[in-house]
Amino acid sequence: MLRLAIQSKGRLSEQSLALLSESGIKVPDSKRTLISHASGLDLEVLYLRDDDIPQAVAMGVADIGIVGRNVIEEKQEKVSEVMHLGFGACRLSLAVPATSGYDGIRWLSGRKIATSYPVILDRWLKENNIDAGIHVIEGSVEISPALGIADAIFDIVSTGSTLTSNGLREVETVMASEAELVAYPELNEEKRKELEKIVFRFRSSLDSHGMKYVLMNIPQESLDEAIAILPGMRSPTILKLAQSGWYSIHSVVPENKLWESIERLKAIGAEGILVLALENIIK
Ligand code: PRT
Ligand code: ZN
Repeated sequence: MLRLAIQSKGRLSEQSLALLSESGIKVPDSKRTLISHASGLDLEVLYLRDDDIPQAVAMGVADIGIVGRNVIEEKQEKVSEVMHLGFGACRLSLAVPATSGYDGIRWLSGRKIATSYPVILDRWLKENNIDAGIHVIEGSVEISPALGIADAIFDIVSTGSTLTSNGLREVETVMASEAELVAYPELNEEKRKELEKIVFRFRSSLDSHGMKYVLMNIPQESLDEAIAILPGMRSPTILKLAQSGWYSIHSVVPENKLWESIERLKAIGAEGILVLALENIIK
């Protein structure tokens, strides 16, 4: 049995549970205790603060964990990175007061920067030969310039609206982050096999994101053109309808191409078009 650590509450917890659920792994809905046993796969779920997940996995308290790349980089614990999970996207950036007259990274020399990510910031400052002071604060970093505590901040940004509403301007992006699946580096053979199963399920659910299953009827004379518009995974499925001269065509289409494809298919005579949600793609 594997033990998976996820964030107990916060920005990654709902999506971590959603990924488990799409992968056929159900976690009891009861109030989250520290550990609960999943069904659908022999898995224990351990709920932790995100900051504690890298250490729990590095020590083998949890065999695997879901945590942001920003936290993995900051904590410097020895964990194996298994796969990107495609949610929790954000970046770690430097921001300065919009009125500061910032004119490049040299501006930061001799200034004070507030952050909850001192390790990543210190590494970036050294790489860029900048001598600046680091002021570590947990939470509400964005208000420190207005309070006169710091000249700049180094923090997580996603839409950027928190920066704007605090009169700050994002000036340098230091790293991009998303949720990652990490593992204890010394998993034994048996646990490694269980991990492979989970990775396979996660992949099939992530692969289905942004994809739709489309089926429609098409007249025989338009069949070749319709196949060209709907490439599918290998090629589309074609079934003969009872009415002669007509076929049913089925395929998987990326959401961003869906409407363009449908318009082209309608133009060549497609009828009865159905678009269905996809939960998993097993490759
Ligand atoms: O309690 P615990 O320690 O577990 O949680 P936490 O408060 O430390 O973390 P939490 O839940 O806020 O975030 C968990 C993880 O989500 C982070 O470590 C990132 O990997 C990821 N993530 C993705 C984000 C954001 N997007 C994000 N926008 N984490 C924080 N933010 C903050 C941002 O700093 C800003 O203050 O959300 C605010 C809104 O951002 P904007 O740019 O959209 O305005
Ligand atoms: Zn945290």
